[in-house]
Amino acid sequence: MAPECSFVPVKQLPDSDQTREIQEAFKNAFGNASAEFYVRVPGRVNLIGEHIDYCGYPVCPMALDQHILLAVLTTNDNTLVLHNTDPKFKDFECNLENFEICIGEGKPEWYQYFLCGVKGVLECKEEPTSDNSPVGMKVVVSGNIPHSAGLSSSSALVSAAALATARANKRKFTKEKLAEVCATCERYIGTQGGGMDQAIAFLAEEGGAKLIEFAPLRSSDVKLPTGAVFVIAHSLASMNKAATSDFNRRVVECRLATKLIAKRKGKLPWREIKNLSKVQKAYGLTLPEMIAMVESTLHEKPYSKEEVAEELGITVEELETTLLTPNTRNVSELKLRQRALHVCEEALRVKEFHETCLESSRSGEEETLTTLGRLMSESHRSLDSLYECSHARLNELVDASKAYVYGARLTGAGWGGCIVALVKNENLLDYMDHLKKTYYKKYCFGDDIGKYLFSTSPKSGACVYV
Ligand code: ADP
Ligand code: NG1
Ligand code: MG
Repeated sequence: MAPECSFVPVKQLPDSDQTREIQEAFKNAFGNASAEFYVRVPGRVNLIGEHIDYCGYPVCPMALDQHILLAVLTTNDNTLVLHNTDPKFKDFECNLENFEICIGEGKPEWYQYFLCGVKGVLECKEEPTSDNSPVGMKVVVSGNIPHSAGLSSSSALVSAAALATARANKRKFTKEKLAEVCATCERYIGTQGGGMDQAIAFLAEEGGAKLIEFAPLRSSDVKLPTGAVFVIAHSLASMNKAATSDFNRRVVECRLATKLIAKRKGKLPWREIKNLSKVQKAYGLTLPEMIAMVESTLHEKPYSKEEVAEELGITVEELETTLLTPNTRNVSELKLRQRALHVCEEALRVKEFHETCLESSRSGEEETLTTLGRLMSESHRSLDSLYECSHARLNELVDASKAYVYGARLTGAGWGGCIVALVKNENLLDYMDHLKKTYYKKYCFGDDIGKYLFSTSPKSGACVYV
């Protein structure tokens, strides 16, 4: 169990090529100046529990080695100056006293993710607050998490910005508080995510995955069997979650399923019940009972906005303004039963995954790995068929993996991005070789294959370097 009220550790800056590179970039960008401190926040791979964090259910991610690294110098004006080591991301500057995050149509700008983290910390009214005007920062941003691939590069960037802002302004937050602030402020980008990514970014510990639970946010260790390793394979199809309405549409479908069940079953103030996990708790149901309730309450045929509004006894206009998001107001089909079924069955799979890890010394390694692999494969099937967030390339990768792995599934939000596969240690090289000769040969991938196909072990969460 993570210690209560722990703070982000401050460590000594490692002597590495990456350190020298960012120091060099800092000097080049800011006229021979040196950074005062550095911030490192990892990406993550979710092992199981997909699209259920925003329904209040526990998830099981682990932190990656790949991360966002910031070099920061505080200044005594109110200006934020950002330089990215990747020339694709253009320099940015603004006054911290009066900036706005205006998300237009299409993909957000990279610096808007940074501003989310800055705004989250500056606007956080809880203790210790600061009446002073915001401290200026010159920042170099570097990162090696594949973008828009379900490995949470966005949250690593938001969280790194928040941590840098907190340190620059001498605001001391616990890891849990920072994770909550970042989960909320990343929503300025337009997606209504759940909080898994920011939680593992701060709460991860080297050597194990975490079971992350919500309301209140807490984490506990998940010890993984040693006879196998998790491999990440990028489908080479990328998907920026904030550029389309797909992600928010799933959030909204789950929200409406929650309201409809609460309204239909009665005894609950349906307007106040936030998510499916709260419905389950309020009725005192087990997960299998909750699944049965979803099946008996919601029909398979897609709902229209008119039907949902009528069932809830509200107008379509009220539905649109209070329960939908700006980018989902025009949806015509809402697959409430399919989405809610995925969520409750996936929550049950997370429970079984966690219990299987806890009991692994009793069951033996092979049985443990077989069960974990089965759960991962079932998760993928459900994400493909019930949640409809897979992609032909992700399915192709999962199929190409089958003969070599215990199980494989898409990881992160989906619609592109990566799969995660559980592979016996002895099969690792053969498996990677097989994917290189089949999938990656077919899609003509170049020399830097190591960025897109790699094995991974659980790393630690965010830290500050001085
Ligand atoms: P994911 O979180 O799965 O990687 P998202 O679509 O949520 O994908 O976020 C990806 C976006 O995050 C990128 O399009 C970019 O704007 C931003 N981003 C991620 N890493 C970096 C980086 N190193 N530098 C600048 N922007 C980044
Ligand atoms: P990625 O794949 O990192 O964009 C998103 C959400 C998570 C979670 C997963 C699906 C954000 C910041 N992240 O992750 O909260 O819902 O999808 O399990 O919205
Ligand atoms: Mg993201």
